Amino acid sequence: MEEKLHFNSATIHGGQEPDKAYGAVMPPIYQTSTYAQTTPGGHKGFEYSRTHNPTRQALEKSLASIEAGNFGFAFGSGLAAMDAVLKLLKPGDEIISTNDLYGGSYRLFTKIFEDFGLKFHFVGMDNPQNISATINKKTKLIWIETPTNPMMNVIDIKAIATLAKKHGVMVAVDNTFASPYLQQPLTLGADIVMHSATKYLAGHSDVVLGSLVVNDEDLAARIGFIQNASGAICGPMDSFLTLRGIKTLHVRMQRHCENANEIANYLKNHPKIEKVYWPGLEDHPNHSIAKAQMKDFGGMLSFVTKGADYDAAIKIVEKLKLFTLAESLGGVESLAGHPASMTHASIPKELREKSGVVDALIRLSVGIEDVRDLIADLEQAIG
Ligand code: P1T
Repeated sequence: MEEKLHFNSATIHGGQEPDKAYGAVMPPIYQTSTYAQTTPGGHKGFEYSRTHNPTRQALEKSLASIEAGNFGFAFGSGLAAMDAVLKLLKPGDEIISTNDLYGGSYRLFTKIFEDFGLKFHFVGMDNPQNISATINKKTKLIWIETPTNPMMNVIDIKAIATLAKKHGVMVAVDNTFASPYLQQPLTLGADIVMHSATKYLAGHSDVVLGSLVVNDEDLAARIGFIQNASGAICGPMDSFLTLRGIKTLHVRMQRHCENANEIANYLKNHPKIEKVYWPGLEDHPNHSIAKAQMKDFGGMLSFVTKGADYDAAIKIVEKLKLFTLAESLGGVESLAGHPASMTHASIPKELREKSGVVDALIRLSVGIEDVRDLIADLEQAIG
């Protein structure tokens, strides 16, 4: 019955049932590390909270449901979830990754896992031929981030998953910027969908959490083993907060998209703006893929003002009042960021600039406030 729920019901009910102990409608926060046993191994399905915890399990079932997958896993952060995926690989294995991606993901790949013998190739994935040219017998994983952070490139998940399947290569998609409201990568052929649930899923900037969802039972068993053996799990309170956030994901996302649409068009028509990066704009290079693949175009956008340099961009983000200057995204409140000095500072400057992350670039996480107030704030800051 559950699989048949529409998305806007799955966010509220997917994988959820009243608590078995007292019928609590909201999942209780099982703030416990361990569970009583009557005899060694005699327990009610829970023995130690690194392995399983009822609140985390409720969240993991919800995550699986909203991503249209069979098995969900929750971790202490988005990067911890990615770390678990990379631990599926062995020294000598190769990974092809999007060239424009979150700076912390790039840092995890190059500063941690390269030292363990994994080899990463960073390619522009809006042209799948770049993947065909790089794929070889050692390729074990394709890592897609779409829309990309912070350039908002949109990558054709289905085309790449089809190509990967021919080569027996696994595909993982970082779905953080879109959220499952906009796209469900498993239904497009991906093997793993990952989230920084810190962002849209939790939605209120009050928790750091990561997730993975898969369909394949063997893959799920391997991830479950890594989750328990490496232990990068999230706690029950953070699981509860994320689960509560997910219940309003669909209504929040709708408003994020509407507000971003208005702001993207306001900026596009502003005489001082050089370029706006938002996949909903018709002149966005990946607009047609975005239109086919996503339900709407998301709440994230980036822009550059005319003739701007580092100092000019900093001046604008400092002047903003309603948009808080801060890392992160996807909360109900609007945030502004300067990728070159903040979220993407860990990517070398030449490499960063090659994918468009110039010093003048400003990134906005458009919240769900009244859009007139957001535009007024941008107006006074841009001048
Ligand atoms: O912060 P954490 O929950 O560990 O998630 C890392 C991460 C992974 N993938 C993407 C696409 C992300 O945007 C992030 C985190 N990003 C920010 C903090 C940011 O401001 O871009």
